[in-house]
Parts: sequence; structure tokens; C-alpha cells
Amino acid sequence: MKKIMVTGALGQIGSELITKLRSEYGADNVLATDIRHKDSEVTAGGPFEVLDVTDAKRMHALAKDFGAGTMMHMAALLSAKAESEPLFAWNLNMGGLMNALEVSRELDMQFFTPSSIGAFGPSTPKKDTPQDTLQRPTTMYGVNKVAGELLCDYYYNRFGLDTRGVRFPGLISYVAQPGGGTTDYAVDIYYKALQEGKYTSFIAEGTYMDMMYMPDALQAIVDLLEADPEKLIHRNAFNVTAMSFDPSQIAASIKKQIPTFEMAYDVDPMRQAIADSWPDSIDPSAAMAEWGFKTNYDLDKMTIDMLSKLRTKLN
Ligand code: AKB
Repeated sequence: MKKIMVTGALGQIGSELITKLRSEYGADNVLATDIRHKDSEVTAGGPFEVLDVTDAKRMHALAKDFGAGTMMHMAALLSAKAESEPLFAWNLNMGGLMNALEVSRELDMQFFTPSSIGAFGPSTPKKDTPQDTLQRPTTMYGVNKVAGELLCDYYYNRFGLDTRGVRFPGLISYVAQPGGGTTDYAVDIYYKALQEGKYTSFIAEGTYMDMMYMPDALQAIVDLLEADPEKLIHRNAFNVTAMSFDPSQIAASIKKQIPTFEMAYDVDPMRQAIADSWPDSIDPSAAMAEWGFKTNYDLDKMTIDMLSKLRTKLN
């Protein structure tokens, strides 16, 4: 059975990834680590250790003591936060990734880390963005993500490390809220719809971005981890997406369930500029062809599930 170590386990993806991995591989086989300790299912449901990913020595010791065969490096600062603290973002995003890659090389582990639609920039084709295309991002987060994609390719080509990864779009879930991202509005809107019956979007109407519901994102991670390496032409940074919408379309989807819901706009120039530099919709066909990537949720199906799960959570 795989033994997996996860960094950033209390983050938006990590919080649910841990539950999924523990159910697939057994609770004792998944070591969750995070810079914070917060009483939760993640810290109580199996092995948990506090880890600052810039501390390479401790990362190595934890991976070695646990006997981990797979490293899933999820700790990172998201786009808007990275833009307001670029130096900190560089140190955390690149330092953490380098440490995780090095520890994986030293201990001969399989390696997974997510890239993002943020790895694209204004000169990238905006619609049906191909798997292999121009990448000149204009944000610190994007610079980190492109460098990360290249590093993962480098570790595979140079050292034969089994690196794998996807480019995630905005991820929407009812368990942990994202923090410091540009696509966060598409999560906030569901909370506010239930709590206040209205939402003021910091992203302008007409701004399209790719999105995916968390259960599809988690399944994609597990499917790529288990994929036959012979079939992987790309290995890292696979485009994956389930839908592309603008704020008015998610509002319309919510209105179908809550007819009194109202949407307003108060655009945040910094996050709007980031969103404007990203693609409208990316093409996931390489992931589909190489490891059978697929999704189950479109916008309306996700809205129905989000609202029902959140209703239970908030009551
Ligand atoms: C963000 O908005 O920063 C993230 C992402 C798309 O990488 N959700």
C-alpha cells in the first residue's frame, strides 16, 4: 500500500484530499502536515505533524521516519496573496517546492504538486488554451507556477523522479474556504447566498475563468497518481477543467435555486487584473487522452450540491 506525505494539509485542497487519501489508502498510510495545527478531521483522523515547508531538514526527517513513498506538495500562497507579498510568495512557493522535490529525490519518492491556470498570461491564447502554449504570466504566483512546472519536468528528465501534476482552475468546495485567491469569489458567493441572500462580486461581469468542483479535482489527483507512467507524455501541468463561467452565470445558477438572490459588483482592481491576465477557458484534452481525466459536475449540478451541503454545514 502507498504511504503518502502531504504538505499544506489544512489548506483548501489539502483538507479534503487527506480525507479522500485516507479512505483510498488507509488512515495510517497518509501523513498530513501543515504549518499550523488546527483541531479538525485532518489532525485527528490519522498521523499529523506540524511542518514549515521551508524547513528542508524537518521535511526530510518526517518523510523518512514515516517511510513515505509519495510526496504530495500542496502548500502554497495563492494568486492575490502572492501579489500583495511577492517576496514572501517567492520564498514560500519556490523554497517549499524545491525542498519537496529534493526530499523526494533523496528518498526516491513519487511526487505530485498542482500548478494552476495562473501559469498562463495575457499573451496566452485565451480560449481553449492548449496544453502546450505561450506562458508569460504577469503575476508573482504565475511566475512561481511556471517555474514549478519547469522544475518538475527537470527533476523527471534529469533524475528520473516520478513527478506528476495538473494545472487546476478555481476550485469550489463547501469544506474549507480558499484564502487569497482570485477565483475565491465563486466560493464566497454560495456562503453569502445562504447567509444574506445577496453577494457583491469583486470580479466584473463578463470575466470568464475555468472552475471545477472539489470532488472532481480530488478524483483527478488520485487518477493521475495511479496512471500508467507509460501513457504519460506530459507528466506535469496537465490542463484540467470542468466549466468556464463569468460571475453573472454563477449568479443565474444560484437564482434557479434561490429566486430572491441578488448580485451586485464592486470590482477589486488587483484581483480583476489577475483574472484578466488568465485564460477564459482551457483545453483539457491531453489529460483526457493520457490518463482518462473526466468530470461529473457542471455548473448547475455543482450549485445544487454546494447549496445543500452548505445549508447543513451552516445550520
Ligand atoms: C487562485 O485564484 O489563486 C487559485 C488558482 C486558480 O490557482 N484558485
